[in-house]
Amino acid sequence: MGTNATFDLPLELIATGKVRDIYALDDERLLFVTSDRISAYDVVMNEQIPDKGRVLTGMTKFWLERESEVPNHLISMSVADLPVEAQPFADDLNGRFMIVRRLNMMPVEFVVRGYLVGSGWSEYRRNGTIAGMPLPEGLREADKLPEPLFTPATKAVTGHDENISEDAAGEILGEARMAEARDLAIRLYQAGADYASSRGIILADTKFEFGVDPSGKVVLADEVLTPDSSRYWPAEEYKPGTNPPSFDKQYLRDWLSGLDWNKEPPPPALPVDVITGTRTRYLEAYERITGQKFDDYMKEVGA
Ligand code: Q0T
Repeated sequence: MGTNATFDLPLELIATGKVRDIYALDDERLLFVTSDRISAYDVVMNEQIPDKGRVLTGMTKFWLERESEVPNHLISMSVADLPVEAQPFADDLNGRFMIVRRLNMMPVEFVVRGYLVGSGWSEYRRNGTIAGMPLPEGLREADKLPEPLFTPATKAVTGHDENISEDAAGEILGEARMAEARDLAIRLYQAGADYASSRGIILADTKFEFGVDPSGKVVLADEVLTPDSSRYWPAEEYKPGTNPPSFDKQYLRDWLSGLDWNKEPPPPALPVDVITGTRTRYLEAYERITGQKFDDYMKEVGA
C-alpha cells in the first residue's frame, strides 16, 4: 500500500491514497495533489509515469469547467495561491495540484455504470442483478445497459471497494442526501458519456465522490471523470461479449500479464519502454477526450 506521499511537503498530510495525497491548508481548505504513481491490479508500481498526475488534473479541470451547474470543491490551481511552505515545491506541484474546499465527505462512492463490465458483470453473471436490481436476461459482457445505473460502493478496510445496494447507501447517508448525490452522479455520467461519445469514446462507467459543505450543500469532490476513476474505451474497438481494453492502463496490464508475477507486492520493475508507452496512452487519452493538446495545458498552467 502507498502510505508515503510523493512530495514530502512541510504541511499536515491528512490522507494518502494509491495515487493522491491530501494536505491540510487551514480549516476551510485542503491541498489535493495527484502524483505520477500508477497502480495495476491494486498494486502501486515502483516507477512513476511522468506527467500522469498532470494529465489527470488537467482532465478534472476540463470536466469541472464544462459542468458549471454542479457545485464542486475546486478553489484554485494557481501557484500564487500555494502557502509559503509549499512555494519551494511550486514547479513540481504546478499542473497537478488543486486547492479545494474542505468538505464533510460522504463515505460512499457514487459509481454510475452505462455498460456491464467489471464487478457489475460479475454480479450479473452470479445473480442476474446489478447493485441488487434485476436486469433483463441474456446480456453479454460489456453490453450497454438499458439506462445508466447507480451502483454505490463503500471503501472496505482492505482497501477494496465493496458494492452495496442503493437502500444500504440511503441508510448510511440518509435517504434525501443519498438521492440528491445519486441524481447528480447520474446526470454527470450522462453528460460525460454524451460528450465522450461525440469524440469517439465510450465512457463505460465512473466513480464520483461528494461531500457536504458547512451550509449543508452537496458538493462534487475528488478527481472527476479521469481514466483512473472511469473506464474509457475507444469506440472503434468496442465489441460486446469481450472485456474491452482500457485506453490508458491496458498497455501496462498486457505487459504485466506476460510475466510470471502473482499480482502481490513487490511489483516487477517497469522497463523504460513500458513507462514511455504508458505515458503516451495517458497523453492520448487527454487529447482525445478534451480535444486539446496536453502541451497547451502545460503552457496554460505554466508548468
Ligand atoms: C476530502 C475533505 O481521494 C481521497 O483520498 C486520497 C488521498 C478521498 N478523500 C477525499 C477527501 C476532500 C476531497 N477530495 C475534500 N474536498 N474535503 N476531504 C479526503 N479523502
